[in-house]
Amino acid sequence: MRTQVGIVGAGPAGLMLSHLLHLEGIESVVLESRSRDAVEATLRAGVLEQGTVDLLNATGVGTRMQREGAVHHGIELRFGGRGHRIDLSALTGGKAITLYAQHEVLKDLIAARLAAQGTILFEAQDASLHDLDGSAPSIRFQIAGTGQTVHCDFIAGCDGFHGVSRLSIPESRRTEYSRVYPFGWFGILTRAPPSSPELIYTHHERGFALVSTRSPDIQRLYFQCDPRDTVDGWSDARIWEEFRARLATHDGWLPREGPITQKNIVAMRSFVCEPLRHGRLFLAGDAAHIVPPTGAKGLNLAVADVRVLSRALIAFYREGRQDLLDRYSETALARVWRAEHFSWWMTSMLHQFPGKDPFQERLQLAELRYVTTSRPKATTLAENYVGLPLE
Ligand code: RFL
Ligand code: PHB
Repeated sequence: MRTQVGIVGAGPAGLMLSHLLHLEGIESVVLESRSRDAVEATLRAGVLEQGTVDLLNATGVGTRMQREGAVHHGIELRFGGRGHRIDLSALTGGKAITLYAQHEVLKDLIAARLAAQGTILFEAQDASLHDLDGSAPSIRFQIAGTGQTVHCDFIAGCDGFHGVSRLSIPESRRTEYSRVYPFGWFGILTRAPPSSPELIYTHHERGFALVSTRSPDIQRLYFQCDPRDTVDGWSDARIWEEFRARLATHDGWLPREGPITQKNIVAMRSFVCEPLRHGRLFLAGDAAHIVPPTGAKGLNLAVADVRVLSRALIAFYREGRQDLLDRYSETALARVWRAEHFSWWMTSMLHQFPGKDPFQERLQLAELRYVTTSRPKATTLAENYVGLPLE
């Protein structure tokens, strides 16, 4: 098989890249190790930045998001038993976020690629990348036990944190930066009406808690847990008790409870691999960097990476230009590190750290009070949260 761009991974990065290239007449083949059903059912992110929403709309894949997504103009920071609203739109010249689940974005992208006769090879196992240093790289893989090869001009490594692409760069040619946090997030889905019209990020002495939403009848909530916890250790009654304790306000607000339909635990880390390019291989999304979910940046960063990468590939195929490809890593990394800082800052301000002393607690509260009373500081949060401009 021969194509222009071989893409490993059908997550937000890989599928969006394939879609953007297709709109400019550039062919790609997407290889995905999981089944289509598994990809379309995996629960992950929920918050889309304004720029991500604009891109989905501008490229013809935003129709269902416009119908089913919920636009939010603010978020709440809750501490000391009180809520404090950050008016995202007022602070950013009218920008907002949209709540629309990542797997719904993926369903829309997969449908668009298949409708345009695009090639997505699901259940492609044992992918390996070859000849990255030359001008004719290739990807070998197996489908149903049969070995196949995609020959291409470029490879986009969009296969997430546990993929093969990053590891295909020799260790001596990459540098990895990382922080592992001493806590995880326990996430639930519950069948209940929304507890709040906007997301609530809570700092509490028992630990962080987050109230998010998926639809008028399904809500997504998280609380900070021990990273060694297992979902079986938490009964529904104990989970709700924890949410009530952390989220309660002085005026009697409590979350709306319902049957819990799903539970999972998310590890928290910050990670960046530099550079994002090795010869003809370009890394994008979680394959190259991870942020803790506190800033809701991961999916949005993946989309921003492939926007930059697609422009570079388009300039190469249209005008024979190499310069944007040469600058891809540097351009994308500037945004990546900004998001790394924002996500680390939000995480540090809102969570309880083991062994924390009262001095640290006072610093966190001072920061929260500042963010919720100073317009410039609130603007810093707001402009990062809704997403900084691409350039
Ligand atoms: P993905 O989504 O991990 O997709 C990679 C795909 O590659 C496949 N793959 C392979 N395919 C072929 N061969 C191989 N060897 C392969 N190895 C892996 C995988 O099966 C998969 O389908 O990476 P991508 O595209 O870079 O997208 C990144 C985002 O998924 C991720 O950053 C976000 O989900 C992070 N995140 C959030 N981001 C946001 O922007 N807003 C949020 O509100 C938000 N909330 C979250 C989150 C992540 C969470 N978890 C579970 C880590 C909330 C949570 C709980
Ligand atoms: C979610 O709805 O899953 C979600 C929302 C905000 C975050 C992280 C996850 O910061």
